Amino acid sequence: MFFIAVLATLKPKITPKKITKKILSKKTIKKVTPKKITKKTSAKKVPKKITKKTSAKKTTKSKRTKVICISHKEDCDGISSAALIRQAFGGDAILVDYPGQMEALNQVVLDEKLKSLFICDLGLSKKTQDEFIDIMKTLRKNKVSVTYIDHHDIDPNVVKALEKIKVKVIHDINECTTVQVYDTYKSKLNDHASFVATCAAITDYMEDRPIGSKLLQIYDRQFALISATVMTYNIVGHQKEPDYLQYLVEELAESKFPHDIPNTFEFAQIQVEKLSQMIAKVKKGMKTMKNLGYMEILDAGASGAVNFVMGLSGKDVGVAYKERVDHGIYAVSVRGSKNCKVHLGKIVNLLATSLGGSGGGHDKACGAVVPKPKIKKFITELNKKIK
Ligand SMILES: [Mn+2]
Repeated sequence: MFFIAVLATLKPKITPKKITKKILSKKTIKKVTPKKITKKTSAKKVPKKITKKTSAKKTTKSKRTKVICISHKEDCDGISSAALIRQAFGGDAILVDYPGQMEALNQVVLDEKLKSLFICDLGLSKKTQDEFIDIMKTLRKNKVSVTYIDHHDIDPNVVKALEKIKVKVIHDINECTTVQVYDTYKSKLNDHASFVATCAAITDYMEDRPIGSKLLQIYDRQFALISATVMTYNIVGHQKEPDYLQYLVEELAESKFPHDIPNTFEFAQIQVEKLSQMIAKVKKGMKTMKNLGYMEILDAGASGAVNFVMGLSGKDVGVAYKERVDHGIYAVSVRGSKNCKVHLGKIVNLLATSLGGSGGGHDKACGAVVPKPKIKKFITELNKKIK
């Protein structure tokens, strides 16, 4: 009881205060970056530019100086990819979830200072891929260098279309995104970057892959596991605090171990406590169909509950979904057990698209965005398709 009380008092202390102190006490570079993003993207100086353009034509090109990495904010792989891109190329990260992905792309495409764009750990679906290609075309027309790095299932025609317009595509479904970033740019990265990549591989269940397993061998397995897990809990528990996620990117880019980032282990303990409560809630609220277990989640992320839904239902597929009130949709997480023989990512991509949403991912772990009124249909149809 006492311990819980201590943790409870820790919680409010952790995020805002510490970060502010940290950032302020750090080098000025840090202080400047978050501010810059907001200013630049929110208030553009279109009139100024045009005037300059007409007076001196050829300055337009050299004006583009910005490096931006758009990456997945919901897990260790996305955050770590952004960190390694930052270490290798500098620049700023824009951290997004799947519903926010296209919005961010539509924003950066308008940025007249953008020189180089990296897009990391953000898979495409039938719903989003055409718009994605269109945005890439505009970027390439503006001579922005674009690199797309990912490991989710992708339509081969999309890869062809992207390569045709000279978007650099780094795509391997067998290694997590951060490992691919590490492997591609290791000459620009320090030794510690291999540890960041190792943790990302662990959280994406990909530490057994050819490169991932070699990286894990460098480090003590238990040390890597606890670091990866603590990182994950801090990322998942701070989804509504974009400043904290940015701070994690910066700390990882500066080669901090998770345990060297203040309060990460204490915060992880709070998350573990919440998860143990989730087990109890899932046991109560979970429902089953012939081939799957499912549950609506009200007070936590769907992705944190979905493994419990699968495991405790005794089925080979688990579905957890949470309403995004502001978007009028459900964010859906789907997991398959080792016995699940179908490719859930492909099935969910087609099914969610047919219902006016989007989705996709891996064979045994994927997600979807489903319009609110279609969620029951999504579950019953999924149940039919996975027998
Ligand atoms: Mn990933």
